[in-house]
Amino acid sequence: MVDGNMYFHAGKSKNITFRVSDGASILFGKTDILSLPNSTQISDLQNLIKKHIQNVDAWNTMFSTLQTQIYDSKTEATHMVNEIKLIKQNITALIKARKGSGRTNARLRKLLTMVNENIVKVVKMIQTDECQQNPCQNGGTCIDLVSKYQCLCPSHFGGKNCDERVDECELYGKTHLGCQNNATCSNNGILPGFICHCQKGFHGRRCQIKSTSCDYSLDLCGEHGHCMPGSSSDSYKCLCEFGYISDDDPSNPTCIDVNECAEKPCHPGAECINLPGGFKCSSCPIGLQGNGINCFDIDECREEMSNDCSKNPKVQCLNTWGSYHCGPCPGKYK
Ligand SMILES: [Ca+2]
Ligand SMILES: [Ca+2]
Repeated sequence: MVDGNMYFHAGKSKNITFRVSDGASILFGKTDILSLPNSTQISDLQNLIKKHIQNVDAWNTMFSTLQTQIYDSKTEATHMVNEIKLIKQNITALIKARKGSGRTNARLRKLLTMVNENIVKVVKMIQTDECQQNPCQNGGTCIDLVSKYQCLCPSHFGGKNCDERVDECELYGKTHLGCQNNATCSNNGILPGFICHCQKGFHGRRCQIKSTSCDYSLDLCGEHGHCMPGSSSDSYKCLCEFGYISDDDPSNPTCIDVNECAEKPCHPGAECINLPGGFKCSSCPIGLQGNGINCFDIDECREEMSNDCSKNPKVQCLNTWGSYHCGPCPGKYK
């Protein structure tokens, strides 16, 4: 003890040891020193953190590489178009420069004009967006390719433009996923799935069960419903999740998808795609932007937007709903 302070001081290279039996604690204030991690555990923890940091670094590098790749392909396409434009300008200049007489000059001019025309065609092919006319139907996604397009169709449609209904009754007919117990099957029109019309005494979305007991809730009401006993011993009701509704067949009130598209929730010109438990709208019509439910006009005349009204001489750009037009040409221009 020195001046009220307590010191434990061992000799050089000698230890101070506090030892307790199993289940006991060595307290430092309120903290049990024995419950603190030892140096090996701390070192393990440090290694673990180091490993996680390395993983995060690796992911960051991967994301940044991906970003660069996307950016590169975009700039590559723009470069290509710009380079082709440059070649075109050079050829036009060459044609002008070779406007002398002589058979060789005439032949060369003809050749250059042909090359020039072909370049114009190639640029047009690259720049034309074949998806602009929305060729993919029934919720298909259009991918613009060079001089053609490809539709990615929802599972229940096929064909080049997603206009051929997949016969799901045929597809699932003889499997346990199709209608059971001699039920009649009909494809669900433009909506995905099929409807089973059960023989008397059978219930459930696939007419797969004879019982009406709520012990078979999943069979009777489906995975989006909950079975409730009805007023009589052989009747039941289905309480359905949001986005689903009880079938209007009183003997088989299983939960089926609500077709939200019947209410036309999308902006005129945007296609409504019904989905199990929900719906989505395709993109807004050309000239408009938004989420497909609400679409707003694009002001093509804004400074930073591209429009093809002449900049020199300056021609006024007039914005309209869904489009724009250019004012009259000045003086001798047309
Ligand atoms: Ca739906
Ligand atoms: Ca506009």
